[in-house]
Amino acid sequence: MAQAMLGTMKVHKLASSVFIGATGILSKGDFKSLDGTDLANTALEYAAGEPNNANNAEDCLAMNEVGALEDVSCSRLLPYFCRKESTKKCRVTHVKSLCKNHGYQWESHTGSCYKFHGAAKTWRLALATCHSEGGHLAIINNEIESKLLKKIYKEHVENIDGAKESRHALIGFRRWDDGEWATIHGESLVNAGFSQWSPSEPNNSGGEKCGSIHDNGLLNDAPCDEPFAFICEISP
Ligand code: MAN
Ligand code: CA
Repeated sequence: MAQAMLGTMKVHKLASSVFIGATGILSKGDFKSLDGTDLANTALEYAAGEPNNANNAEDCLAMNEVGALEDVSCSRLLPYFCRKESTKKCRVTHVKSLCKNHGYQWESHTGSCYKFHGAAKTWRLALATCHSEGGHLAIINNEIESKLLKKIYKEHVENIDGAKESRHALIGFRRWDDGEWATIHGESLVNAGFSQWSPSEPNNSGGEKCGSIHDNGLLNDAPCDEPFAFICEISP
């Protein structure tokens, strides 16, 4: 995988490093791949002097032109590679086992599984938590999924702990620096398939750039730095 990435970097003359799928957001300096594998257990090596956690602000990992790793700020704009499992059947099998291992519930109506996290976190930590389980903050792609998440919400609302308020839970969209609301996969809400805001939202109450689902199944803009419950999804 690393060799293939280096070849592609040269052909496309990308920047001198690219993000890889590992972060230390959950536990500083303890870099883990997105499915929770400890990087200490892989063959990857750091560049000389790395990780150096410059300015105490480097919680993401990038790979340089010779295949060595460095810790970088998560806010940097760097190219990145994506990888998808090759066949649908293989992905579904993989996803079902991840779901089982991490306590997610499979839903045949949407072909994804979900986990409602009642222990409240800020949006960025919620994002990292879903990633560490091999999932992502839930993305609503249609009305069926909105209704399903509303039902899951109802089933777990009593478990919410430490949230600023329990009427909404964080999910996978936000307002990015270009001012547009888009999912964590970079799609506009309309293209993702669901863009119905809860009545009188988004209201940007006190400054709200992060996405949440209201207990009525509709969208809300929420503060990024306050703790709320959140919903993760693993999809094939
Ligand atoms: C209330 C409303 C929402 C807002 C949240 C923040 O529910 O004002 O618009 O996003 O508070 O917790
Ligand atoms: Ca709001």
